[in-house]
Amino acid sequence: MFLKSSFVLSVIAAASYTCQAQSQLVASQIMASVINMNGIEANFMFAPLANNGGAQVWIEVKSGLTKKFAVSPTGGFEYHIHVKPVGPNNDCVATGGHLDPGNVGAAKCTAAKPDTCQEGDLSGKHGELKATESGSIPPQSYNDKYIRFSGETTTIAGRSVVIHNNGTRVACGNIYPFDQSSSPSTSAKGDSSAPDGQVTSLHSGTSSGGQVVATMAMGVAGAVFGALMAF
Ligand SMILES: [Cu+2]
Repeated sequence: MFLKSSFVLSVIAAASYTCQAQSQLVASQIMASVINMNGIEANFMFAPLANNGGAQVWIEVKSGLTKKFAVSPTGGFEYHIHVKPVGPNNDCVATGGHLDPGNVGAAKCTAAKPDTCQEGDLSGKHGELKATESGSIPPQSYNDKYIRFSGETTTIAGRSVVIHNNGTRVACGNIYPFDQSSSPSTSAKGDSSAPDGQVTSLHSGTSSGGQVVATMAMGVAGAVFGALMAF
């Protein structure tokens, strides 16, 4: 079920190692979140931009976000970075509130004024995940200049991504360093029943031959993501 995703993510990892010199992108700094619960499968990646310029965010929804399922009249699903990891038995409530180190609060956020948004309010800043007939959403990518990868109160590491359906938390997954040398179960600080189970498979089959070479040739991290969009 995760074959395609694992391949794609493996390509990112392999390419980012190779492109390190040009892009300053180090695989150990990339964060990822794999969501697989309640029929919702989604992958998120956060790659740091140079000079603490935020992150390039890559999102792929494999299944579950159907128009039929969507409650909101907008036909969209909100998603955020929440402060805590997923609780036992995929408990999304245990993730707490949104990542909001600046104490912005939830009230006034608009996409037109992203500085009024909580750092973790990804759909507030970039729009909701838009439901489709099939429930899968093609890969998308954007830059978010607010996301941070360090600082005890500011980093996204060790936190979680939560998808909502008109407010209700319907799926969640831990954010862990996408580093082949680290163990997701320790790095994600989550419980062993969280979606970490899939993480190991993301790291398998890294040498993907021609695709990796092609991606490497494109040079920079942004291009890596761009190439992946075409898959
Ligand atoms: Cu949320």
